Amino acid sequence: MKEEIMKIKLNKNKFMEDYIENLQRITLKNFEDTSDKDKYFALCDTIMERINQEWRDCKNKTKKTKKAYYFSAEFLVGRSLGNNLINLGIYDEVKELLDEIDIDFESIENFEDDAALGNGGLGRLAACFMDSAASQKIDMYGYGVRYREGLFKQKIENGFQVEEGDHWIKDGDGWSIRVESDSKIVKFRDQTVKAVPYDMPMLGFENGQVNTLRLWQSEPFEEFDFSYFNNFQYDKAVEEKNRAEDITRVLYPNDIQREGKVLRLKQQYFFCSASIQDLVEKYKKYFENDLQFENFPKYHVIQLNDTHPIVAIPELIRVLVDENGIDFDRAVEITKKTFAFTNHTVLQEALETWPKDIMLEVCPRCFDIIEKINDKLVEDFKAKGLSEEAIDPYRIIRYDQIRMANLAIVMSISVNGVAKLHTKILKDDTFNHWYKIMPEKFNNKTNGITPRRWLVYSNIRLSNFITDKLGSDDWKYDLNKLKELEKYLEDDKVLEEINQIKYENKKDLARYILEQENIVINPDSIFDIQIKRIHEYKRQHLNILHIINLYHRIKKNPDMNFYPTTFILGGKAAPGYFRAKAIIKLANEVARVINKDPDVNKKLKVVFIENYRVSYGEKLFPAADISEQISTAGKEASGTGNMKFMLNGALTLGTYDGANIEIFEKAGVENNYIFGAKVEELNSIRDSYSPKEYYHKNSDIKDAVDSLVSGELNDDNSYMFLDIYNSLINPQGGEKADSYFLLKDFEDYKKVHEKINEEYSDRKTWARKALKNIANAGYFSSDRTILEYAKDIWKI
Ligand code: GPW
Repeated sequence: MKEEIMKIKLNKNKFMEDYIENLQRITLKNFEDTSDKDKYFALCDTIMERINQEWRDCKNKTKKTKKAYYFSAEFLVGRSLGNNLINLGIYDEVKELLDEIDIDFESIENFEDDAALGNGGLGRLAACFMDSAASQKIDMYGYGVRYREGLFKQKIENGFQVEEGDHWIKDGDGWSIRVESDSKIVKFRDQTVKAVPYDMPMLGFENGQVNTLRLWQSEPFEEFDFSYFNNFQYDKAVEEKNRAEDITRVLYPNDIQREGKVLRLKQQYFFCSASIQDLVEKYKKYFENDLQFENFPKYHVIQLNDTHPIVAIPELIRVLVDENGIDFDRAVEITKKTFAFTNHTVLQEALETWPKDIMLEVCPRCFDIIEKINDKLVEDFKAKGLSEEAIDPYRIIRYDQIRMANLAIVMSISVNGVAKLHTKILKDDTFNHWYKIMPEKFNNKTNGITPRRWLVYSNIRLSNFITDKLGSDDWKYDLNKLKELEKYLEDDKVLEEINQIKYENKKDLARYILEQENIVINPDSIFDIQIKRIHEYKRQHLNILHIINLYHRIKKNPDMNFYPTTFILGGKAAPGYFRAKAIIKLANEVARVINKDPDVNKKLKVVFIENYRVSYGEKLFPAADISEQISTAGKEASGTGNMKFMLNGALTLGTYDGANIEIFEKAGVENNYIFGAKVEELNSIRDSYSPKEYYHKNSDIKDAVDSLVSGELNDDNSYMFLDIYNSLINPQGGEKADSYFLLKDFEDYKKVHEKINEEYSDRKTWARKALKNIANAGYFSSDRTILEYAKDIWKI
């Protein structure tokens, strides 16, 4: 590996010359009159110029080789400046150069808006995969949507979440190239639009590889309809333009929950159609002498990131049949060899189904094609003697609903889950009927994260420490090398260093939180952090209920042995998810009450950070002592935040769920804090479970739950706390009480917190556990994950 390493050779004088020239060219100002924002954009330009040559080379050299295409409605890229400099191997040098002309790198870095083109884990995974594919020299292109508005910005007003728009490119976009000439026409039943690609370079880590993330933007097919214009129908002319632009105007803010809106299916069809056209067009161009569509799968494999891009399947068939004269059955055979499908959840509310009438309204031809596939499938089952009833779970269309996952499973070479337990549940339960008839398609690809962004870039102290201790930075190319750190497990000096690094990171975070949230926190306290989208299954309310009870216990017993702790929570709620918003209000209210109480606020602090996002995460992960991963067993497909914490030396306080299990396996259960019921137990009690019993038997549970309605906490007449209360022990309208088993797991959760609180004061033992986690995080590199996709599924 090492001999391939190729940092960009930085000609410092030339770089500075170009930089100043760019700065003046784009602003028409003298250096001293330019703003920090100008300085940021000029730096993007100067870096893009340096990438350009290699980027073109990469596009050209790989024209006739097999490539993977990652189709995803979301790519949660975050900021690119720092990461690109790291991957080019010129981060330190550029920082120094800027320093010489009195530019503070960090302050101009803050002018970059996060590219928040995703909701959470699924979108961030896609971004980590882009980094890892390039870093492993795997030819993988990303295809997605260039939303004008990314995920909403979260404001907290009086403790409530308020959403604001995220027009992330209003000042420009320093990292994309508009490739007008590759535009495509996308036809809907009721409108025709132009899809314009914006290409972002995806840089490999110090290896010269540049892959492409191609994001499509919807624009009017004809910029201006002059027939309307000439007839003085100006409104109508503008209306058409807006209608076209509406398609990629905004990212739907639902994590997990499906959104059954026409516009959402339009977004999906829009980017899938443009992408499929792009692939077929290029194939015809580069393979004109040997053009056999049977060979299409030899050169293309399309990985579908959950159900959102599945409409690409009928679209490929449509393009082959309607535009290239291939007969239907041949087109189906070709298509079947081209796609692979990843599932990211077992929650029913996420498995997309589209009503027939919506599909007919958006892309009627796709409906035709799906119907044909369905008819053939049903016919085959009947020929094998299956009853109507036995066929039902396999139907792609049932009661005029199109079940996208079934379509993908039939039409793919591979179906994978994202962690061992998750894949097991897919096989045993969610897709068991499919697994029984096509077991060979099913496989697991445990998720990963890129160590470049989540360690090298965001935790420089730890990164330097590792390089120093291992005597080289080979670990950045092969994260399994971290294992060698285990030779320091009994080295007191090294363990002390680990604690010191964490402490410095905590001080940095405390400063940042003071700036951002105006709350003072103590870096000598335990930093216990839960950051992720707000969802009942992720159980942030279990965390908060525990904090309430802890508060009451300290208040009653001020001399109780307690290591000061700062609980930090953050995350966005889908705007239409009332109960998730209630959880945010609850966190803020509990923080308000506790933080102002002089009896406890030296020992206990609670912070709900505003607008949690990738760039905030980069400051939080390095500073955590405890990583809260407390989802109901069986519900979190994998989780990836859990891996970021582990890599940065936090200990996991977690349930037996998703990739937590694999984290415990690798780092040792004794070096983490496990609690709660396992999935088998929950399955066995599901029908008999009575949360009220727990409530009456356990005074701490009663204490915490009652505080939701006792008047101690104020929800400003929103009835939000009553809603949470009801969801736990007084269910309304046919809902099941406590369907996420908070009360069942409460006591165990409380006990494990007590254990943490006691054990934290043994600083040396704690550091050893942290080191054990860091040393065993290698498996969770997305380099490993992407290599598995390439080898097992893509065969590239
Ligand atoms: F519902 N995930 C997500 F499965 O962030 F599609 N958004 C989603 O819409 C879905 C899943 C979907 C997450 C999972 O919840 C998380 O457990 C997993 O680590 C992540 O996807 C990446 O696989």
